[in-house]
Amino acid sequence: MLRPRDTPTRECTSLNGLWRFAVDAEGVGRADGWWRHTLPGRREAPVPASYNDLFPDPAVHDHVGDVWYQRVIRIPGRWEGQRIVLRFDSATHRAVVWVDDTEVAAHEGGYTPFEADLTDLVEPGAEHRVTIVVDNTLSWQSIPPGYVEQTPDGPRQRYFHDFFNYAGLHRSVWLYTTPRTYISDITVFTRLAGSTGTVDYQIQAVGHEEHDVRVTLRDADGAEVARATGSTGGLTFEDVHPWKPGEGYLYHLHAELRNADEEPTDAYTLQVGVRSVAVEGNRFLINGEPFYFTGFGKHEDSPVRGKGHDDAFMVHDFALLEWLGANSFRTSHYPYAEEVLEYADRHGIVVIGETPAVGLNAELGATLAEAVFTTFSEFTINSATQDVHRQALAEMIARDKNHPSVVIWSIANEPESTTTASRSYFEPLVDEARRLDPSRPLAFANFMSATPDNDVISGLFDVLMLNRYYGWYKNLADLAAAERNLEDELRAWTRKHDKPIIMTEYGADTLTGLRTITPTPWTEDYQAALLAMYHRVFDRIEAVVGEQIWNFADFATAPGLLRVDGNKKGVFTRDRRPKTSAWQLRERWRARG
Ligand code: BDP
Repeated sequence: MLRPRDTPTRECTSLNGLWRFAVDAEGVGRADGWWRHTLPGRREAPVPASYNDLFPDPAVHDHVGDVWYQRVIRIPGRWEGQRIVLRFDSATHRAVVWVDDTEVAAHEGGYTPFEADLTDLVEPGAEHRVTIVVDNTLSWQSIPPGYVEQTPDGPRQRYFHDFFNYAGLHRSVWLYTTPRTYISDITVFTRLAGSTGTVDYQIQAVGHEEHDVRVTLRDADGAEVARATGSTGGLTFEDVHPWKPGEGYLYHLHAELRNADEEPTDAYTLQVGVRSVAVEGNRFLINGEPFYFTGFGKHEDSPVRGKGHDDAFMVHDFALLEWLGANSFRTSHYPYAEEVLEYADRHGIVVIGETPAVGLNAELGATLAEAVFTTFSEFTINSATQDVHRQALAEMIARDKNHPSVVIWSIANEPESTTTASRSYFEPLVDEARRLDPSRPLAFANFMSATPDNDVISGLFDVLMLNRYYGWYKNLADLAAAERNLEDELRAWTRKHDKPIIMTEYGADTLTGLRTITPTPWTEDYQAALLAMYHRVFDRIEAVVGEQIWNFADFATAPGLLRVDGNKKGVFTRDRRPKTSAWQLRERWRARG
């Protein structure tokens, strides 16, 4: 799926800014046809942003169900004859869109884009009313899953993941044009052989006009390096400048449709990084060279905006990664805004892309939602959930397949993985991911109680990603025992599977400013000592090819006895001030070069 862009044949305008906003507390808006009129009330909400923290009102913060956004747009008069598209980069977790009185789109899933073709509905030069209802409800059949408990005081949302259920329009909204016959998708796969690079491409086009496809590859300075005709093909060229961790070198792939008179009728430019990714035994190779991941599991999370994308926080977070010498992060626990992946592409930061499948685990349900259930059953996570999961996976791959920064797909975070039911659930999803993208290694983040002895799904995957909390949820305040247990477990994994291991979570909640000499949980010193202990162990085990600390920054969660105004495992506070461990990581990671 292509991002909207200005090109010689396309125009793109942002619909970000203030929209009218109404919380549908009684859940009557759909029946009453709220899209037909101006929304009730006087509230406005910024797009992009979560709505939860905007107003000092628990009824908004903890609302369960629909909220409505609306604005009037004017279609530029010069767009006559063009195809006109409305695109939401995300609506969390599901949405229905109307233009004036007509429903134009519906979408399930909170972290991938969707579009509506408005060509036959709108009039260039005229004003139209755009209304979107966004529902934040999590159910057994949503990804991530959850359930709504009906209490005497109203509905309460329960869920089995450890971050606040922020909702709303978290990302940009666009209105854009394409010609009537247009390039609908581009897929690239890249290869390297010595100094020779190859970009295999597929261009999809839609429309009635006869056309030829022209493709030109240019280097970062704009010099042509290869060209081809036809909707699929390979561009091979010498003296390739590979995309590398730490150096996001990008080529420009210009795709063009030409009509019978040889005139360009549509044009789109995709940034392409030429690199290879492979797993060989217990090594993870980028461009044939062993790669060691350093960095974090992150969240899209900041004060006031919640999960709303923000360029300032994005640039700052990447600058902090660079300051630390970190080379990677995981998009825990959902696909991040496309701006983030494009930034990673340009700056050579390596990304593990994760679906929103988090909390498919009864053990976590018991601790996070005091809920007792069987993970996979007819009444809980079932084949309908699996369909939604498959769709989320497919939409993530469709959106992110061309990003050189993305080197692994993570299918889920900490799902149940020790039962035959879990195997039956995941096997088809793994097959589907391999069919959709044969080029990238697959993984999932493994939960602490799934050990080499009882895990039954890791064999399906290419890389072992482990989330471990020795020294925190186990062996609290006993780092010596934690060190022994961590090392024993890692060695057991290496005996069972000849696969690379990335520690995708480890860490300790830490209240900034709290200091100690004795090993005391929640202090800055304990976090630093715990991380140092893990690093000693990693350095002793060859199969460990990466360390991603949980978490980059403190983040908001649902209330919990173990949560002090959110999860405090950040190496930075929520407003991005360093804790003691940041300096220690900077020393370790910068020394790796
Ligand atoms: C893991 C989860 C992560 C949590 C973390 C924690 O993958 O989302 O925030 O533990 O407890 O279970 O801090």
